[in-house]
Amino acid sequence: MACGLVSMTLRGLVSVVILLWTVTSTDGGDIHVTCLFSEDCVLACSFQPGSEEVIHWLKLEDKDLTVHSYYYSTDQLKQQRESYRGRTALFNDQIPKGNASLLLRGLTLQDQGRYKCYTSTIKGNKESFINMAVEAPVRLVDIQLSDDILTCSSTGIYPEPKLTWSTDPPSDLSFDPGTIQNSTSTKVDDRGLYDITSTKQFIRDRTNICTVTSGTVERTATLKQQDPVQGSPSSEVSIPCSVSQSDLLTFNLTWRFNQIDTILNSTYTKGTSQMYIDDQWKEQVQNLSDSGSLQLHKLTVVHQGIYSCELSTARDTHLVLTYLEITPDKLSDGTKFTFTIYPHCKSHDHIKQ
Ligand SMILES: *[C@@H]1O[C@H](CO)[C@@H](O)[C@H](O)[C@H]1NC(C)=O
Ligand SMILES: *[C@@H]1O[C@H](CO)[C@@H](O)[C@H](O)[C@H]1NC(C)=O
Ligand SMILES: *[C@@H]1O[C@H](CO)[C@@H](O)[C@H](O)[C@H]1NC(C)=O
Ligand SMILES: *[C@@H]1O[C@H](CO)[C@@H](O)[C@H](O)[C@H]1NC(C)=O
Ligand SMILES: CC(=O)N[C@H]1CO[C@H](CO)[C@@H](O)[C@@H]1O
Repeated sequence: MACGLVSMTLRGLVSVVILLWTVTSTDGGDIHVTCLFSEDCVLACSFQPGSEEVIHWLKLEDKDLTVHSYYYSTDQLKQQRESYRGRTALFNDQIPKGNASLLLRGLTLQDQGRYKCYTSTIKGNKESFINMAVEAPVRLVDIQLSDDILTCSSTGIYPEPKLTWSTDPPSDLSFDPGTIQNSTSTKVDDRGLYDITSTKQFIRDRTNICTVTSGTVERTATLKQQDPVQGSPSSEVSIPCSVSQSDLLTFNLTWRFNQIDTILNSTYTKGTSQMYIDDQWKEQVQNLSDSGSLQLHKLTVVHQGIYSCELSTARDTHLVLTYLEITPDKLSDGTKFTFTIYPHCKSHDHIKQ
């Protein structure tokens, strides 16, 4: 018994030593890289320079796939797997310096996995391994309000995203109808990326916040409604865009009418701004203040509705909705009133009245 135990321990030791030796001979284990979906990625690999270079890049699966090969001083792509066709390149001018890095273009989710870089020269050979993950980070979170229901959505995400709702100031979750009546759904598109969407009851007196998270990336969209503003055809109105964001240098500001029509958009980059006003609104837009307030004039009843100010940075989107009510001008002059109702009358007709 005792003798058997000792021999087992010895065998264990020997196998540990062999394992260590194998690992060090392959350049210290796997390297992990994360690359962006649809973009290019360089899988790094180097070797001690020497003549008669042979380079094989393989994707390790049940059956290894040939990704790219090089020997006799040229690319050898006869064995290349179809899915890599036209998407790979070595830095051929760098090969004599011991650079066997692989450029892989237009990444798909299928490209994820473990790769082997095999190099050989007259001086010897070497294997190294790279584990590649592909991510499609959350870029834009969209928030909309319709009939007191909030909809938050984001598309083209990998890995699978999470969506959460909150409010500012925070609300008591157990009594908040908004967090109880919620439904979130995700679907996968034909590229394997996730679309996520969620609906929730709008909470009137608070800033409603939707957060979408995938991997280490988090993006938010907020929506709040502020007190209605009143205007009249003869007055000027200023609709504030009260987003509590100071020290912002780079952002986009968009004003919309009834959440669909763009009134204007403005891009701010490090203190300079560029504004575009829609032709339909040139008459009404008087100015955009430094704080983002929209100054309007020459309003008619068709301009009554919801004005939304959307401020977006690379991280967040903030939406502020304001209802603008147009009340008719007070009429002090009967002559003017008659003229308005019967515009076909000749001017001297109503002067006589
Ligand atoms: C190989 O060359 C490419 C292109 O110049 C460079 O981006 C890469 O960092 C090099 N890799 C190594 C391992 O030297
Ligand atoms: C502003 O609107 C114009 C016209 O629709 C569009 O071309 C431009 O990209 C927009 N700019 C921003 C910053 O959204
Ligand atoms: C328009 O707004 C800018 C600041 O954004 C201000 O300097 C300017 O005086 C305003 N013009 C008018 C006509 O109100
Ligand atoms: C602003 O809008 C432009 C054009 O739509 C876009 O390219 C840019 O990324 C946006 N910038 C920010 C900070 O959202
Ligand atoms: C408070 C509450 O009911 N939250 C639910 C919102 O919807 C998600 C997804 O359907 C659930 O997981 C939460 O429990």
